[in-house]
Amino acid sequence: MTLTEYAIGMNPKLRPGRTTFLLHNRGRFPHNFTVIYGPKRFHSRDVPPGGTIRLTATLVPGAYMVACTVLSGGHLAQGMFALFTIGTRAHGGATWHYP
Ligand SMILES: [Cu+2]
Repeated sequence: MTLTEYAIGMNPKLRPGRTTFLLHNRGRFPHNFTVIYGPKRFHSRDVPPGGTIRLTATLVPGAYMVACTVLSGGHLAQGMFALFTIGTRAHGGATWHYP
């Protein structure tokens, strides 16, 4: 996936299981990749311009928000966030299913 000013380019539908995010910074400033899932959160180190960092996590079905959180949210305030989901939620219920 790509990090630029000020967007995160990624597939909005992912599969469950052990996942490695390959983070390419194609911008001019450092960016990071912070993932929020329910009350949980994990993140990459800052990726320098032109750099690539891997971030591995085990993902389960549900909805996730990702954001760049550098500069105390300065990039987030510019709209640098994205959403992705794993599976679907039937009729607004609490349970997510995959596929
Ligand atoms: Cu950023």
